[in-house]
Amino acid sequence: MECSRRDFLRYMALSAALAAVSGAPLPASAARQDDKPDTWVKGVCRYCGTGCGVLVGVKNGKAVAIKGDPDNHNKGLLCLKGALLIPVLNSPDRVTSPMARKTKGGPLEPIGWDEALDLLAKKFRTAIDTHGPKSVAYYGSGQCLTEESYLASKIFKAGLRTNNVDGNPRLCMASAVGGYVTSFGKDEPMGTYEDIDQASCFFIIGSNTSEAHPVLFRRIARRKQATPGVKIIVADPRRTNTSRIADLHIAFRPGTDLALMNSMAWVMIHEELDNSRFWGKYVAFKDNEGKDCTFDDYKAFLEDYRPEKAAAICHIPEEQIWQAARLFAESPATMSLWCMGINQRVRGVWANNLIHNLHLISGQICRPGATSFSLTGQPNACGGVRDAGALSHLLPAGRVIANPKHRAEMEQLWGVPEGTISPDPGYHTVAMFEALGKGDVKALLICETNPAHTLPNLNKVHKAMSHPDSFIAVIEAFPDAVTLRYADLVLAPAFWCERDGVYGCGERRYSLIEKAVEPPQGCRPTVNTLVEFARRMGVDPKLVNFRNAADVWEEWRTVSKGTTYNFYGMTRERLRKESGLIWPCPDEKHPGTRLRYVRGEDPIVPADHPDKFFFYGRPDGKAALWMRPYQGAAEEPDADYPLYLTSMRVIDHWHTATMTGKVPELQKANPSAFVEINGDDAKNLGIAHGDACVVETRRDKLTLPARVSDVCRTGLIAVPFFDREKLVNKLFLDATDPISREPEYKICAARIRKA
Ligand SMILES: Nc1nc2c(c(=O)[nH]1)N[C@H]1C(S)=C(S)[C@@H](COP(=O)(O)OP(=O)(O)OC[C@H]3O[C@@H](n4cnc5c(=O)[nH]c(N)nc54)[C@H](O)[C@@H]3O)O[C@H]1N2
Ligand SMILES: Nc1nc2c(c(=O)[nH]1)N[C@H]1C(S)=C(S)[C@@H](COP(=O)(O)OP(=O)(O)OC[C@H]3O[C@@H](n4cnc5c(=O)[nH]c(N)nc54)[C@H](O)[C@@H]3O)O[C@H]1N2
Ligand code: SF4
Ligand SMILES: [Mo]
Repeated sequence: MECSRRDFLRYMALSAALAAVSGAPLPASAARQDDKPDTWVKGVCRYCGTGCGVLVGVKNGKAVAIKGDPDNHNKGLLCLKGALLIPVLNSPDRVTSPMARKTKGGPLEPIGWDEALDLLAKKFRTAIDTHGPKSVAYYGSGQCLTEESYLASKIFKAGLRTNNVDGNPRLCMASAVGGYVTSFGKDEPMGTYEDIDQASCFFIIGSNTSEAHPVLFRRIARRKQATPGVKIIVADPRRTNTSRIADLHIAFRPGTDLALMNSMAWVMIHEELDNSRFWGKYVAFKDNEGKDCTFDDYKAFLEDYRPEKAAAICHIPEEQIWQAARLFAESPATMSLWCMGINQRVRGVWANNLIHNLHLISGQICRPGATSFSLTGQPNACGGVRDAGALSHLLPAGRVIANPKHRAEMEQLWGVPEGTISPDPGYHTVAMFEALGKGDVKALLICETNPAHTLPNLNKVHKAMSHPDSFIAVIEAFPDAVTLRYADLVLAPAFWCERDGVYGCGERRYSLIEKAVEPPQGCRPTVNTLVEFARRMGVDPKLVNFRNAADVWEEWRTVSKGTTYNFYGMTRERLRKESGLIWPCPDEKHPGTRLRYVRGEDPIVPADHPDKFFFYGRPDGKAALWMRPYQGAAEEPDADYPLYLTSMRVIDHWHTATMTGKVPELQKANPSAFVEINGDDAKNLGIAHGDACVVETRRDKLTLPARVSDVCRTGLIAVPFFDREKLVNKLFLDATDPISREPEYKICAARIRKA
């Protein structure tokens, strides 16, 4: 088979991983250095949840270079996307002025800022006055700064009195949040990236770490190469680049990993590999409804998942289950890593629980290298949205709308009268856009996300966004975002390091992005835009008495004080000096917390606590082990649509490619969408590499060129979603997990034929 540019890049990613191991220089860290900078300004990469620290080189007020921050967790490394951020920052292709349509369907035309903000406030005011606060909504992003997400959530929940605040982390991390909260009582991982350097077994499930978290993948590869005996298990229906460094790759039938993990637990118990000293003291067993039960009940439940039975469900050799369970339980320290293959499922929360179960039953938890670590997608999904509570059911620092005590606490902290915060949770993402389509949401503000490209079941979403009575305002940096086609008003933001603010990455680490350059004329920091909007809406001026992001941070730091998310010790001053700090970090002298829930490590666990571990998030101080059965996907293949269809990322592009598409090196590697198909399936269907194929689901069809390879297992086809000319999300369904409300992007039924 020919070696395509993509194959070449896959090869490069792998060799980069190995180069890092052998200490050879990495192509990625040799960033563009054509101009010698006058100063280096500290920040964080704009892209993935790895959250690599960067230094931006500035000369005469212009960004000219970038390199990895040697003092942040990435120790100076960057992947190609991060190393090629400067051309994105300097791209002339920007939204540089507010724009509005004079008539529905007319062109977007530049208008002044005052006029734009007046229009925004007028539309929101009219909606609230006529239809009440539930008729307005905010749809935000895990790519906004923490200050922006915290402020938007505060303005809507306390100022406008609606909980219709949601964001793209609902499409991404909601199931992980649901998993941590149900198993441990609190969100966010207990470990950090340092666990990678201490683990002796990696269980990577539903994560293509190599393409989606490249710098962490290098760290895993380095650990494996440097330490004899380190084992890697990859569980993914696709033979990804990540699986190429695995000792064991389990390519199960999509959606059946619930059976796989229950079966691994059966083997652990059957082989006496469980750790009863740990589970006997620290684990509470729960049935699927949450009722207390016993270890014996759990054993009985697992009988349905004896390896021979599970192997038949998963369509894998039984031996792989035995092998995976033994590697996992017998290794000195096992680290699980997972991402969207687990979360984007109608059983996403259950799948998360089942990963935690494996750690709880084997005692592979809360020790260096032994941890269940959910990889986060976006650079600030953790810090800005999860921690700051910018979802429709959340309030800041682990509080929830449904709890009257939590609402009262926030009302007191925000200085608003009792009863201000509505007790009704707002719309989750899919419901928010459905409400828009029904005319129940009249005015919507969208910030730093591109829903007209990335929501599932897009034809339905496009129809909803075209509702004649609705008003849609979008804060968007780049003119080619599909969402702008549906915008009535566009506001021009300062981008990335054109403003300062905090990003909180996947390991509870908060790092400051300092302002390195001025935004183009006409672009404003979003904090200022939100404050101006609130003032014009007549929100109590005390609520938005902020000059800038630093003022917002000061308040948010104070709000976190005394909670289990405490980062009061992270002053702006300190964040300027240090390359990130990991919470809990209760005071200015505190170094940050490496291991949560552990006496002597986690400042929330009292120093005199009688037990070594304390899961303080749950009332009994124990972690919960849930009996979650295997259940199939919302839409399984059948006679009409006999294949599984999944969607995935490619290393070169960030989501909708509004940024990476501007970098020729990245764009050329993957210029357009394709459909991956297994060689055997292709042969049976008479499809050759490169053939145009019609991919069809119950929702729509698209013509895409075939990539015939061994990546997909038989019966599975896969598409990336970066291409705005081929909106693959028209194919996917919008079924959601009933607990997390995260859509099932990873599985639907499809058919394919040569066009
Ligand atoms: N290059 C790049 N990196 C990114 C991003 C990007 O756009 N581009 N986006 C970031 C964001 S927001 C996110 S959320 C992460 C996502 O990071 P990942 O989740 O690693 O990326 P995906 O490719 O979406 O999906 C991962 C894998 O899930 C597998 N999968 C499919 N079905 C199943 C199943 O039933 N079970 C299991 N266990 N696995 C299944 C797919 O085969 C795929 O290989 O990446 C982040 N990093
Ligand atoms: N089929 C399929 N669909 C998916 C997924 C999948 O796996 N499969 N994954 C889902 C997941 S996990 C995620 S996280 C979402 C991501 O989906 P989105 O968030 O919708 O995708 P992005 O391209 O990241 O959108 C970010 C937008 O912000 C703009 N932008 C960039 N910088 C700035 C800035 O500084 N300010 C402002 N205001 N705007 C800026 C960008 O131009 C872009 O339009 O996609 C989801 N959709
Ligand atoms: S791994 Fe993620 S955060 Fe690090 S440089 Fe690459 S895209 Fe940026
Ligand atoms: Mo994501």
